[in-house]
Amino acid sequence: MSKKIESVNYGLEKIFEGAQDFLPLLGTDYVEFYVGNAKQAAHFYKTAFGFQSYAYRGLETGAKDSVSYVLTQDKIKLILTTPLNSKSPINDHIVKHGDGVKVVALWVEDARKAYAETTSRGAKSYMEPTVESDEFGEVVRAGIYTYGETVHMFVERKNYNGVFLPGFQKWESDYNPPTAGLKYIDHMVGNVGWNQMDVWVKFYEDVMGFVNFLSFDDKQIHTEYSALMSKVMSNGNGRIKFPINEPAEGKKRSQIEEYLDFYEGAGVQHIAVATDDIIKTVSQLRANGVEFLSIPPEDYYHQVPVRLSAFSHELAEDIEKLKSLGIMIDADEEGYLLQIFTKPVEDRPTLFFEIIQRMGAKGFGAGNFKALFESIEREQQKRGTL
Ligand code: TYF
Ligand code: FE
Repeated sequence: MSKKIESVNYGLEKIFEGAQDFLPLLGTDYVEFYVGNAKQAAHFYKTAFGFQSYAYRGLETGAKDSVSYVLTQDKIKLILTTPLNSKSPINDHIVKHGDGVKVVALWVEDARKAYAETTSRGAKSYMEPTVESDEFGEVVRAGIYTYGETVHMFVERKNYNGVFLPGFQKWESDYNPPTAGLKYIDHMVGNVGWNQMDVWVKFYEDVMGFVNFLSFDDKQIHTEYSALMSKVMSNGNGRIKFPINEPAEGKKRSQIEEYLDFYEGAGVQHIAVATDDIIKTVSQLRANGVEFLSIPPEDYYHQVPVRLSAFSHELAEDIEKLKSLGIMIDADEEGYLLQIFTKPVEDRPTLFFEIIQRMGAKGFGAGNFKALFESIEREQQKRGTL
């Protein structure tokens, strides 16, 4: 008998055995991008992805060296930061990497403890515990480096009831396009260099207390031309999931190598955002001009019913509709998932977004890897980087 499955907020209750609790994490706090022109980037994330104006820090609020726009959509918060002069160290990040993710901030009860626990286990410090305050209370933040020049900032905001962080003002804008139904960050993936995956797996295990709960080797993740390896790290309550990819030898250049070449080092490869109505979300994003990877071939969609019935799952969505939007479907024992990937959102082929709807499945779409990577290779081919 086939089972009907409802969209689930996967991750909030599941406890990953073996994870250590010296670093309790309440969730993702924000993701900060360093960009060349935050004003224009903010317009793009509002117009294309349905983010809402939230908070602002810049010349008008007394900031002298950089401007930051904070955007929100349900639980997601993005900060877009740009330097205001050539002296800001933010420039060096942009010169080297192009626009990209600098900070993956994690919401904690106690930022001083998070910093002490991780640095005593070998984390490299980015920022010592720092208290910022205004009339709405105080926030404590502390940061450590992870792969490349990427940073994890611990954010303690239990004694704060201002809009975002001290120094920020509510951002009132006359331009308020509708949201796209994006709810929360499901996972964020890092690309690291050759043979570096296990180094960073060990970092997340030893320094952050995470566990490796899924692995894909190059025998599973390859096409005719290229290969990669991936290990998924999770914290104890499953709210934070960080897959780590490294390139593997293939006949041609792996998409991970392409990323490393253009980002000039390790960094965040994709941010997967959850929706509970992917058909609606993707229809809207497409209408907004978001560019997705090419739609998988006919043959891919012929295989879908076979894959679903192998696990006795009933697809709640119209497969023709999914196909016309290019949404992919994968299944495991617990359910299925729907996912689709954008093209890179910068001129360098680096960061991209994934839109995901989990219908019980806890995996990452392994059954879609081949179709997905062939799609990516078609793009690499056009760029001459395969
Ligand atoms: O997060 C994941 O593992 C999936 C699949 O370069 C994936 O979204 C893995 C590697 C990659 C692109 C997507
Ligand atoms: Fe993903």
